[in-house]
Amino acid sequence: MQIVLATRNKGKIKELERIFAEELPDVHLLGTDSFPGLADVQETEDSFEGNALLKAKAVSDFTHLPAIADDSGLAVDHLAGAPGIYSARYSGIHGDDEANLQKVLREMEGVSNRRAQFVCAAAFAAPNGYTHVLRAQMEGALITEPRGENGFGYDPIFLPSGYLQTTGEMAPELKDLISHRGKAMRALAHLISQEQEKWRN
Ligand code: ITT
Repeated sequence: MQIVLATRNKGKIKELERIFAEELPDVHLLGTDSFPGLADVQETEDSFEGNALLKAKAVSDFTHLPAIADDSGLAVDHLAGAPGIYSARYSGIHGDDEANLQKVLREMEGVSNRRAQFVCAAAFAAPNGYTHVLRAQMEGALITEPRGENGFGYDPIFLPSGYLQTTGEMAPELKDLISHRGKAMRALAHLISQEQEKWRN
């Protein structure tokens, strides 16, 4: 069975490949690189769920294969949920992880309430019109100085509740176990494996 991963974010691709190898070992995951004509999908919805579905549907329509997408981000309590759905382009440049992280650190200077969550909406869309989307999150707090070389995005400043390492310092396998994307994608993988007769035709 082939499923397309609707993302160009290399950090996410690595995580998703590990998670799916465990949950759906008979699935062969294709990256969007296998489809040269595929244009980037504009994230025009106002929710994580809406954007994840938009990406999954667009890639499934183009490839005529089932597709999985996520829309994820960091929601900071003191910033009223920002950067939220704008996490990948918070500094103004899409995908500039360092600039995005520095902007959050500046806005949090001297702030004592440092609670934050990573949120992930995971979506699946099949050529026959079947879709499913679900959400999971990981609670934590922001530290003041980046720590760790693993992961991507805001990982070096995110300390998950109950842990002493940032997600940027954690072994990737531990991050998968507790992360927003790990939880959402395992639940999605489980569901699509249970509902195969609804979308495999
Ligand atoms: P695709 O849309 O191609 O999947 P993207 O990087 O644009 O890639 P999103 O719109 O979902 O992805 O934005 C996610 C951003 O949120 C990402 O660029 C990071 O800055 C942040 N983020 C999401 N999950 C994260 C994680 O596990 N660790 C650190 N930062 C994360």
